[in-house]
Amino acid sequence: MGALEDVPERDEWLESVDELIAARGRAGAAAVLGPVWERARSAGLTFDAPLVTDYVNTIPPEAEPPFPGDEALEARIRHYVRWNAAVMVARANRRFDGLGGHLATYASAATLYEVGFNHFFRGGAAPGRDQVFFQGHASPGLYARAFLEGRLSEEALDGFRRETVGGLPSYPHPRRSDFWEFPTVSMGLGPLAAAYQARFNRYLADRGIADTTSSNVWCFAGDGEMDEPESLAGLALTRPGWCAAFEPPAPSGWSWSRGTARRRQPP
Ligand SMILES: Cc1ncc(C[n+]2csc(CCOP(=O)(O)OP(=O)(O)O)c2C)c(N)n1
Repeated sequence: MGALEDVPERDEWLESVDELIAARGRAGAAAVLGPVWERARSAGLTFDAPLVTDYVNTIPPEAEPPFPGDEALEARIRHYVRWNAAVMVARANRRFDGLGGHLATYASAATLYEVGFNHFFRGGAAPGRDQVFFQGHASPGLYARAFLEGRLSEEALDGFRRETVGGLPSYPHPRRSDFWEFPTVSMGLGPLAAAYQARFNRYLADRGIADTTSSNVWCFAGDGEMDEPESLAGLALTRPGWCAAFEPPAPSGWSWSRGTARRRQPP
């Protein structure tokens, strides 16, 4: 068979797909095309198929409350932090070739962290404070933010990944630096520890040992984490209310149902 553009009936097939979606909806069309795809696959056909996963926004746009901060200002600060993180890693590598530093992790997650810092995470020493399990490879961004806050010096940043000369450790670990509270760079054990922390908070509150009822545990799990069986085991332990990320306060007029915001039915 010739190249794709030489197949005259291709446009008819494409048109059929459009009509099928229009007539049966996305789910109905998928129910027809799925077996077609399977038949083609079992006949030995191979294609360059895009990897597509469902995007499920659990809060519908019309239920989104207005942003409670200054978006432009927060974006500007975020850009500084992201830039400083990249420059810190690049500078460290220029001095010591091959140090590495996972540039992309923080670059892609900066907004999540900044929104968390500005609007959600509650620090302090009281038992009701939050506990944040930062994704370990994002450490350059957390160092860069601390630098802007005046908590870390330029020398410390220049010593990134060189603890023997007083520099900053590659990854979070409380025994390597008092900057960090939890060790998280194992993409399996970090999320599992976060789930157990949330569970332990419940235990402390239920036994009357510490009032952790307002304490939220935050865990950042990307595709690397979700490849690890420990993370999935951790998820099996959790339930709504253990981790705030699973169930933030529902917008007015909406309620949570199995992880999805739904509009309340009028009585
Ligand atoms: C349990 C465990 N296994 C392996 C690694 C090594 N490791 C470091 S980064 C990485 C891949 C990360 O990929 P992704 O989650 O897509 O994050 P990205 O760096 O692309 O932002 C792996 C497997 C690890 N940190 N922990």
